[in-house]
Amino acid sequence: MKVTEAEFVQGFIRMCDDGYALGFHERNGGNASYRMKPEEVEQVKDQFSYDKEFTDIGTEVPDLAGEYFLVTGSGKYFRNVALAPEKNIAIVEIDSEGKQYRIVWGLVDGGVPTSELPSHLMNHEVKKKATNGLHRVIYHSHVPNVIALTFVLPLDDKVFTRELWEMMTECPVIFPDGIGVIPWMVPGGRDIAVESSKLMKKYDVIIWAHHGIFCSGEDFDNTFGLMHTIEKAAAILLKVLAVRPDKLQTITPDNFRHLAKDFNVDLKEEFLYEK
Ligand code: 2HA
Ligand code: ZN
Repeated sequence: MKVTEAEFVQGFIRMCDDGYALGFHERNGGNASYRMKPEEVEQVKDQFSYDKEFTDIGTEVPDLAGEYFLVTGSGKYFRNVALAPEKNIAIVEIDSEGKQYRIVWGLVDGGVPTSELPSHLMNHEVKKKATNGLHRVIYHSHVPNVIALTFVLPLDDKVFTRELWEMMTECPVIFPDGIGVIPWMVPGGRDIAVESSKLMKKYDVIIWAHHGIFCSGEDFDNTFGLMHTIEKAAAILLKVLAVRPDKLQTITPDNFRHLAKDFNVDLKEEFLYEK
């Protein structure tokens, strides 16, 4: 089977396309990665070439040794992924120690995987362990309403979680564990990867102040859906803050407790503080 015809590649391309269409990816903004299943590697590995050099990841991910990832390319534009996937995305293999990677397919006109590869891989490593291998997608985007909120709300997990939960009844059902927030940091390196992966132990969503968001999920539908839901809640919150920041009414802590019971989700009391 051609790599680009495989279902997981089609799903990845559609996520890139939908993210671009919704305004999450100006220019080369954002990046995505998918940890391939062994049977997906089997499906397409006859088209891999193993003649490229191994390159340092810039961090260590021993629990991902030998795994294969589909990733977006550094400097590549999401709007071009569907038009020419083989030029804009790649499959990379992690070496036996989890210190290096090599491209085995894609980026045919040259290029390297996303500049945020250390964050992607460290987040994958944390999530693989925390979910017993269930989570496979890490998705980073420059969602404008979430970015705007990082200028006007305190950069605090509890505040972001609670304010966004209040914006749509189903938010706490979609991200019951809440949202982590990290202050502004230089993107692209190990430091921001380490801070992100610490928060990924607790959350499926982390916000990078004045930059964007990272989401983790099982598949493309729920990871994209998570990103989309949070960005929509952020848009509603900005409207509320613009019109009536003291909110005339809202969903109360007791309402959330009731919802948690009926929807059988665990909503931590740390987010249900009195204001
Ligand atoms: O431009 O989004 O964080 C790619 C990025 C870096
Ligand atoms: Zn970014």
